[in-house]
Amino acid sequence: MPLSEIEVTRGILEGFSRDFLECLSLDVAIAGGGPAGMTAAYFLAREGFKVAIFERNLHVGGGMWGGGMLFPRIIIQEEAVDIVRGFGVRLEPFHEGYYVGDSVETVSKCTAAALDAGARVWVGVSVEDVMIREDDRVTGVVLNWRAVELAQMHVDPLAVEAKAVMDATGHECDVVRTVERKIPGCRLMSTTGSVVGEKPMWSEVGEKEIIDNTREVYPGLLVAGMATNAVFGSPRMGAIFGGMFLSGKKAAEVAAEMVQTRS
Ligand code: 48F
Repeated sequence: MPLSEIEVTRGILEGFSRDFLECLSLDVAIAGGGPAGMTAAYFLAREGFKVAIFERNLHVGGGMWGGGMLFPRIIIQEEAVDIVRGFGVRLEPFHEGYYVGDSVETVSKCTAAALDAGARVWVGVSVEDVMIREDDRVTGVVLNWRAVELAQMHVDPLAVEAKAVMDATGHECDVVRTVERKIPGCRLMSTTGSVVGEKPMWSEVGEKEIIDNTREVYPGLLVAGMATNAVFGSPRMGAIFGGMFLSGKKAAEVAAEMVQTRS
């Protein structure tokens, strides 16, 4: 029996409303669906936390699709191999302690793993601000359609509350920068107390510091992935991705502790 256009519309609106309403009160809200945010979502969802990713692009995967300079391959260190293979990705040994994988396969399979574990992923949605309460704690994210942002239309946003908010927005550390801009004089829980900005490429140092510094940087707000290196002034690494998965996994552990202390 053919389905009328009205029924198609109803199916979309009902499905969207039901699932989005479930996301109004989250354990963890993640800004950015790159490798770090997606890995964090996977581990949190697997542990039964209520987690959603808000990704401003129409697609997830961030900077991973294009591998290195559009050659769709990524390099993964030994330490991250279990995580990536856990998503079902095939990796080939390439050098002692290093593996090579297909970037398209990795984006697709880590996304599928996060969704299968129970994470919700919303695309085309920008985190444009955070909610804050008297105790200066970040208590949620303020959302708008990316299309509205790009068109510079004056449309008020909507909001979602969360026990922990994760900035996984990559090189821009967009959410932390918003907090810094909107709360003048605020001090981040980082080495300098403010966003330093990412340094030029030095893979070895960048890959180490990203794990050490994946943590809560403002009450209620933690960083994961390249947002971490941007906040702490650590170097970029290029097409070596182990740090993104390891940072995402650590971010999930940190977020889980933040949620448990607030519950
Ligand atoms: O940039 P991105 O992939 O960050 P990541 O997970 O991984 C970095 C690597 O891809 C690579 C690298 C490896 O050595 O350096 O660059 O740390 O993913 C960040 C995602 O966040 C989205 C953006 O579209 C991208 O998909 N994003 C950025 N700002 C916002 C946002 C925002 N305000 N709201 C929602 N999404």
